[in-house]
Amino acid sequence: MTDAQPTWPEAESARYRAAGHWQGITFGARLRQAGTAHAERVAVVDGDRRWTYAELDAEADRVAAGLRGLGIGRGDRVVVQLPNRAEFVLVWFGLQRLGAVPVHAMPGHRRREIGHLVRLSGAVACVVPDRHARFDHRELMREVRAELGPGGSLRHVVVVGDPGPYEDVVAFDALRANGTDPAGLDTGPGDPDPGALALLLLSGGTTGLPKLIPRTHDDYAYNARACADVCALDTRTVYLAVLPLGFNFTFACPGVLGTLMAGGTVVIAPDPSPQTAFTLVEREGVTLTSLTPPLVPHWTEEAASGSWDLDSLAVVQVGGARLTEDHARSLGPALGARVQQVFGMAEGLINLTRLDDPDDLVHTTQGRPASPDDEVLVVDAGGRPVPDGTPGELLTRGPYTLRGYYRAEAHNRTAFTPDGYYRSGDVVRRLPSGHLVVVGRIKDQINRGGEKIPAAEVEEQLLTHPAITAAALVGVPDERWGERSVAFVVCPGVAPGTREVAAHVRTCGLAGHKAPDEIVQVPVLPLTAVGKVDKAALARAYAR
Ligand code: OOB
Repeated sequence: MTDAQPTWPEAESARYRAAGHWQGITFGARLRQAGTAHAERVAVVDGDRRWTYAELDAEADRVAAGLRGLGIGRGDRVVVQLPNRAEFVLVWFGLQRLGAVPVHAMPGHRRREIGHLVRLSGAVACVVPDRHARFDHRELMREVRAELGPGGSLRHVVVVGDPGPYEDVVAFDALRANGTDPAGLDTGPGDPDPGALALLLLSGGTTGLPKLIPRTHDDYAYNARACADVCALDTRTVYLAVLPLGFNFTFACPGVLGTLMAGGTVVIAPDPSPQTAFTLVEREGVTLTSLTPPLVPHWTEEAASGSWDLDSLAVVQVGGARLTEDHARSLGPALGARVQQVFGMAEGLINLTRLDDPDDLVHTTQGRPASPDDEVLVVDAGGRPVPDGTPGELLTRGPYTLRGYYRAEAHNRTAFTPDGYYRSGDVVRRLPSGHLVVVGRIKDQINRGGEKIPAAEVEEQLLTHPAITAAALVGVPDERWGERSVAFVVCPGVAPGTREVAAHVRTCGLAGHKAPDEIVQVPVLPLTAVGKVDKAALARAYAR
């Protein structure tokens, strides 16, 4: 991997290759093969637009040629912030064809997150929509560039849609027009190394600011294939992408990549409402989709209206946050589909319940590892393995779990054990069957219905409010989101209200979902014996 990233030891790599997990094929080459093997099959559907595999392959060439015309090439990082539109997939494979590295951003990310991603990755370009959800991303990019200042890595902004009035913004259509020139189809030097960096995912944050997760062609393709095998995908699979495409769950568990690697069809939903989704299920014969828990009651209720034909839908995955047993039990019968719980992480390890697991396991556990070579340890505070059934921290290593965050040497020394296990920060119980039950978390993060809120990132901004002298963001139980965020603040005067703090957080350039749901003023923040803010005590006091 580039940049002297920590990577798998040679013995492990050899084992993963020998087992057939790592196949030595880049994503660019995979699409080339699929473009022939499945040429006339439909690969991607977005509204009235559809691309066969041959067309997707040709489009990747055109996008690659256009990007190359901008000087983007092998190893360059490019932040991709696109909503659920086919262009996400076209740009992603265009970048793969160049050996360039997409950095997955979420549509809701704002100045701070995008700026952080650009700085941390050293990105040379950002790909954004013109507008999305009544928000102007060209304007956002103007702010990001102003904040980054001159002399940084960022050279280009590529806009899908109307490029608007700004200079040095390139329209996606212009890239395509560029690429239709046969001379422009030169996508550069041969295929990159399948062991090289293929993409960067954003971590939810364990401590401090969010980190970047390096994923290689070999490991990420295996991530998708291992999940595809568990879900028994084949050429008849029609996957509906309901959650954001940039989310690892939607993209590769098995999601978009798993479906395309199996020769199936990916249908893109512009929003996660059951009405939008069920219309697409009926029209396209969707067989598989994935949801986060807050969507489950809405989908269950709409399906129960009886006005939809959901016969084609065979499997519905739910993951990203803890699903309640009640919701797990009601979802399957309502949709007439098999439920699958998925407990995964952008860092690697994906756990899934199996399609033939007894109902009880499906309803009460978060599944077991996708690969036979995933190694899982459940340990106590001293790092000693605990017996099955006892809660402990989940440590993991394996053929698609990172060995170190991107350019984060200091953090890597504590985020991994000396023998390469990733400390997930999740507290789990393991059953004798290998199934895991997520019972808690020791990382400083709030999981709001699957959307991760790194507490430190928000606290840093709360402290820039003139009325706040100390702040701690804590997760508390919530009926709708599973968890919501409460900011405990110390203020010499009157504490600002929730609305004002939300406006402040937005002005600071953070994504809207990171604004605290509630503000609680306290005289002081309680401290633990070692002098850290005692968030458990705050949560307990709040519960009372
Ligand atoms: C998925 O990935 P991330 O990176 O956004 O978040 C990972 C964290 C896990 O460490 C865990 O704390 C939590 O999200 N989580 C769950 C869960 N699935 C994820 N907690 C309880 N129950 C679950 N089913 O969220 C992600 C990535 C790939 C597939 C599915 C989810």
